[in-house]
Amino acid sequence: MLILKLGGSVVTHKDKYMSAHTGNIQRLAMEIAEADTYPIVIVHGGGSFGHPVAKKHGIADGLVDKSQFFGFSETHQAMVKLNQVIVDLLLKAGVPAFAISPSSMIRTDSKRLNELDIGLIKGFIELGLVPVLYGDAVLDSQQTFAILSGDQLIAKLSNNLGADRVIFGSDVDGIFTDNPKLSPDAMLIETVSISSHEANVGATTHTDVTGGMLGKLSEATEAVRGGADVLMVNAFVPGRVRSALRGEKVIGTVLTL
Ligand code: IP8
Repeated sequence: MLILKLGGSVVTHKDKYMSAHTGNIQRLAMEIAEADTYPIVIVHGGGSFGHPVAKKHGIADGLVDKSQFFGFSETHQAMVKLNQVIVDLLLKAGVPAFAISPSSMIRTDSKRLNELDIGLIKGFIELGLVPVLYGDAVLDSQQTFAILSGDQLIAKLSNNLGADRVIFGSDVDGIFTDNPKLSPDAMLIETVSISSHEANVGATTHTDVTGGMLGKLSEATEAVRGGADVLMVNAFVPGRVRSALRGEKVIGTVLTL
């Protein structure tokens, strides 16, 4: 069982409002088809779709005013639009993808994933389909609504499905000693022990309502604790995701206990 995260910085142009990076998505869809590794679940991030809309309406911190209901729905709609582009391109490439809307089967409790219909996801996998989920605007039992990050979803899926490997595809080679986009001396850390990591990943360089690289690291830690091998790779480099899916050695960061 494999889980692949396609980060928002990979599937969207992060500095261009609601702009899908169709070039990257098309290439990655081909790589996933060529890798031919099943069963697999794909989860994608929000990038310039979900994040700016959620931020504008203050969705991540929950209900303050009923006027936010429109923003709550618009955040979900933004993610549905991005998901549609991704699933369509996966199908075209020959991957039997199936869109699953997290808000229809997930509820959070104080921003943490609480209820999840894992049986439903298993049903799609058993048929040989590839569920494609995403970070979403979801109902929350404490704060009415919240933003569920794709990374939190991955940790939960990994632990509930008993994933062997989780691959995070982003726009950097992995975890660095410092933020590689801001500091040229930053060095890639090939193996990070989650019990004693010293990486200083820094703040995210874009609007990210779910915590940037630090948030990713803490969610990935959950998947490692649950028994999965976790690998972070640069999904902008052609062929890297394909090799990682096949279990070949690639440039990246492996997270260990
Ligand atoms: O990009 C967040 O997902 P992420 C999705 O995985 C929304 O953190 C709706 C902002």
